[in-house]
Amino acid sequence: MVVLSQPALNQFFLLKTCKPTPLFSGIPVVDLTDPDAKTHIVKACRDFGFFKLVNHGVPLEFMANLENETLRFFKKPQSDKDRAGPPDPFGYGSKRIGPNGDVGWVEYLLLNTNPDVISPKSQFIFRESPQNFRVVVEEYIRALKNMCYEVLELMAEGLGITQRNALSRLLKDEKSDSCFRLNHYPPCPEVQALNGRNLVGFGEHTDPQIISVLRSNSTSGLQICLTDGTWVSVPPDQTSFFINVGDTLQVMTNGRFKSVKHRVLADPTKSRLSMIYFGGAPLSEKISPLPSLMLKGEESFYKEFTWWEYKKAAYASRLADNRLAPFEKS
Ligand code: GA4
Repeated sequence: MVVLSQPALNQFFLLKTCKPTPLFSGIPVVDLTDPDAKTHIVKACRDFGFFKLVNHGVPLEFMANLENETLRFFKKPQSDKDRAGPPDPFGYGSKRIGPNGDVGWVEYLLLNTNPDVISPKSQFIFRESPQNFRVVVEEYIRALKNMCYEVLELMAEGLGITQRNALSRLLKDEKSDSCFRLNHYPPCPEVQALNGRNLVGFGEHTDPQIISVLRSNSTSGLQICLTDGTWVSVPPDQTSFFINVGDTLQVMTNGRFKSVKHRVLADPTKSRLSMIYFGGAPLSEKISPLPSLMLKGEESFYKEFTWWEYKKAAYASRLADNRLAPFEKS
């Protein structure tokens, strides 16, 4: 990653209004082995659109293996990494996020999790890396998906939906349009000279999919926006997962759950590595509130759309846009 001079930093990545935020102690924690987990999941999704998951059953070894192989990839010479880019949207990307001019202090790999559609870029990434990379990505995603199905099934139960797989079936579907992102936020020592201002690693946004499952190393940086508009810093925990409600789940619950706005700030001294699974519906799936959730006479707040239509609109938007607004009924 090229070290940028301060005028360049000023131009692209500074968050001018951000005061330092202490680590927030109020992030809801859900224990997957707790008999009341479903109630806690629903409460966290209503109140925050976000929670930390502990006792999740994914072996820590899978996380460590993936972290090591991912670091090995990001340590390669820039010219090697560039051969796995630019992202289309899959592949290696550096500083540019999405197709519409968003930038951040980040480099990343975006992969498709559907084994039928391994893009040529992913093939290249895995061919050029030690054989292990593909193996550890696959072992991690397999375990993570199973955990995610369980969370979605508890969520459906907690919402009082009789069809336990009403949400999980969309991710279990072989056509589920899900993806996986490996983000590396290099340290940026220049941040210390910025008079308390912050450097944006990944700008504020909501995730378009149903659910996102994030795991990071122990470097902080992730912030979420509370319902009153306050930004708070999430204490990192490398052994746990952080789960986000995405826009699609907001629609499927007719606004009972809110997709959480979040962003990542770069650290002056430590590198942050995160791995995020984005669980999405099949492209042809019609997205609308779950009928069994709707009260008598309750109307959808949203126009009906397919995941493909929403995804197309998302890729035409800027990161910070309110992507659901055009789909809301007036
Ligand atoms: C945000 C969530 C996921 O990281 C992602 C991102 C995607 C990309 O990086 O290609 C998008 C962004 C994300 C939403 C708006 C569009 C598309 C960048 C961007 C500006 C992979 C996704 O699905 O949507």
